[in-house]
Amino acid sequence: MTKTFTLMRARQRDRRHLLRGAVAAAGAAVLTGCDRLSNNPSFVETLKSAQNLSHAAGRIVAPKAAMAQEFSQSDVPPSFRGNGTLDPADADYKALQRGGFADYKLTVSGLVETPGEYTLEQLRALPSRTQITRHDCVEGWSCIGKWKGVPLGLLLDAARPKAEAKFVVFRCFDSMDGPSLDGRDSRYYESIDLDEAHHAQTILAYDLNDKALPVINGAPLRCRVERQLGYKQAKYVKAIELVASFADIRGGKGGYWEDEGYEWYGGI
Ligand SMILES: Nc1nc2c(c(=O)[nH]1)N[C@H]1C(S)=C(S)[C@@H](COP(=O)(O)O)O[C@H]1N2
Ligand SMILES: [Mo]
Repeated sequence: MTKTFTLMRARQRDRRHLLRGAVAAAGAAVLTGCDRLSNNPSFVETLKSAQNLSHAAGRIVAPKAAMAQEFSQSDVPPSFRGNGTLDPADADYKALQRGGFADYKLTVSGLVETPGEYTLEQLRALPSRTQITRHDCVEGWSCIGKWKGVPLGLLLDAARPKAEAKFVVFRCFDSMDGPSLDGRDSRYYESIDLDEAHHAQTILAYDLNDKALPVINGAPLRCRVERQLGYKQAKYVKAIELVASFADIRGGKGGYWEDEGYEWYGGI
C-alpha cells in the first residue's frame, strides 16, 4: 500500500472526524449543514486548531467506559499479521533480542512521583488481562488476536502521575528512516491521554495467542489500545513517559504517523 494512499485514507477519516467535531461544536446543527461547513477551509482550520475537538466528539459517540468488542477463542486465526516495522535494526534492540530480552527494562518516567523500571519478569508477575480483539489497520485489513499483558493503569497508579500529566507517550525502539541516519531521531512513538491509558482494555502486552509476543508483532512489549486504530498500537515499547503536552515532541502531533498527517485520536 503506498504512503499517498494511506495518507488519503487518513484524510478521509480526518474529514469524518471533523464532521463529528462539527456536530459537537454546533450543538444542534444538522449533519447536512455540517457537511457544508467541513468544506469551508476557515471553519476546518478553526476545528483543527482546537486540538482535542475531534477527540471530544469521539467521546460523545463512544463514551469513556465503552468497551471494544471482544471475541472468542474460535474466532482467532492461526497467525497474526505483522505490519510496519517487522524486525527493528537498531543496535540497542538487536542486543536485547540476542539475549532473549532478559536485559530488557521498561522505563516509566516524566511527570510522575515515582519513576520506575520493570523487567519482563516483573511485568509478568503483575496482575494481567487477556483479551481477544480485532486490530483494524487504516491500510484496510483487520486481524483478530488474543493479547495478554499488564493493564497500563496499574503501572500508572504505581508511578503516581503528577497533576499536570495529561498524556502517556510510548517510546519505541524502531527507527523508521533507518537507524540513526544523520543522528536524527526517527524512532516510532505514540501517545494517548490518561483516560484512554486507564481504560480496562489498555494493556502492555507480552503474549500474543498464548505465546511470547513475536518480534514481528512488537516483542518484547507492545501497547493495545483496543478502541483505536492499528497505528496507535505501539510495538517495541522501550519507555513510557508522562507529559503535559506533546507539542514539543518531534513533529508535535503526538505520534510518528500523526506527524505524517494521521489523526491523533484514531477512533475506530
Ligand atoms: N513501533 C512500531 N509500532 C507500530 C508500527 C511500527 O511500524 N512500529 N506500526 C503500526 C501499525 S500502522 C500497525 S497496523 C500495527 C501493526 O501491528 P502488527 O505488526 O502486530 O500487525 O502496529 C503499529 N505500531
Ligand atoms: Mo496500520
